[in-house]
Amino acid sequence: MESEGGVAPRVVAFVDLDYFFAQVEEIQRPDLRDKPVVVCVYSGRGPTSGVVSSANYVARSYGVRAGIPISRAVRLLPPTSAFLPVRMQLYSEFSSRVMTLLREYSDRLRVESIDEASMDITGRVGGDYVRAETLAREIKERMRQELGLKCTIGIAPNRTVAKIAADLSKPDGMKVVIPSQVRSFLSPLDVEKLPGVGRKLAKALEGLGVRTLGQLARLQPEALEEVVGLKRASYLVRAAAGNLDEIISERGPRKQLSRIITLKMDTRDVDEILEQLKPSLGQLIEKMREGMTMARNIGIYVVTEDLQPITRQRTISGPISSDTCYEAIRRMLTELVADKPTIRIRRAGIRFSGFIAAGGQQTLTDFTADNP
Ligand code: TTP
Ligand code: MG
Ligand code: MG
Repeated sequence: MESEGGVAPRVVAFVDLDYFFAQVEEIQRPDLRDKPVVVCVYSGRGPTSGVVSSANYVARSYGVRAGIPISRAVRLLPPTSAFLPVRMQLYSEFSSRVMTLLREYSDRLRVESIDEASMDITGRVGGDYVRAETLAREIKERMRQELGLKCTIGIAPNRTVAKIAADLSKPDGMKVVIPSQVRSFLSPLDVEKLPGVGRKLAKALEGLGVRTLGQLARLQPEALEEVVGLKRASYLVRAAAGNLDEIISERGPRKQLSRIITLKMDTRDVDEILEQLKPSLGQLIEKMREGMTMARNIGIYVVTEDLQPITRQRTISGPISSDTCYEAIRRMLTELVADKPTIRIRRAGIRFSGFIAAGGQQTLTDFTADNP
């Protein structure tokens, strides 16, 4: 199986656990198994205030999905359904056990999120896609027997195609895309199937007559330059053609997540600063959601007009929501400007830290090797 350059293609497996949080809850309580199970992030404001974090496939058959309000899920589901609060620590423990098992099968493994890993298995299977399929079956079998968990595995020459293959084969599925089939596999798919292409970008692409990955792959990156910039455009075109060759690098758990902006003008007006920080806060929360990590601490970082940096931090109690974070930031900023009656702020940032580990090894080398 040689590609044009004479280099044997890599073999990458992408593993994603099925309805992960809800599945762990089912394992804890087998009586829930045939009922709709919904794991919720309660905001604490009222009995059904908050959002759905994970729903089993029974609940999904009623239209319940991650991200919808709990109150809507309550309306959609029969009264026998189970609504359970998130238990991150428990899911983290399961995640670590999953990653430990997967590590046994990989040359290199990257923990992508609490319930996902990509694995380079090229050496492990000698570049052979038939052996890769056997290996994936064995992984699924052991996950089931030793952890009681169902998962879906995609196998392909690169991480992006492997992830798409897994996404399309859920639940309890498996899909192998051999190198010669990559183009025909991707070509008919909607552009939104490509990780990182959201509604907005899909709409913009549609405006250019591009709906499928095949159409995207045939574009010159310059044609997209105005929409996404040249760098992202060439990335998208290559990804759509199945030509990305991402190195699967080991990576430890994230230690901090931050965003900093330069304010439109120097100010000590807390409302003004908050207004400008709002999009950054949204992006950070979105990032945590994607990676399914949760921070224990929230902090602010400001730089004054005379370039002095100042930081403040506090511990978050209870679940993270944009409202609670916004309030915490408001309080920190208010205290800060009260403490320092003369300062004017030039740059302002938000920093989350103290993450609950999203699986994987947490050794010193993991922290130092790939996390400068
Ligand atoms: P996903 O893998 O996206 O979802 P899932 O495992 O529940 O379902 P699927 O079978 O489709 O893979 O996310 C993994 C976990 O991350 C999920 O169980 C709960 C959490 N999560 C949230 O809390 N909020 C969200 O919006 C999403 C998408 C996931
Ligand atoms: Mg999942
Ligand atoms: Mg996932």
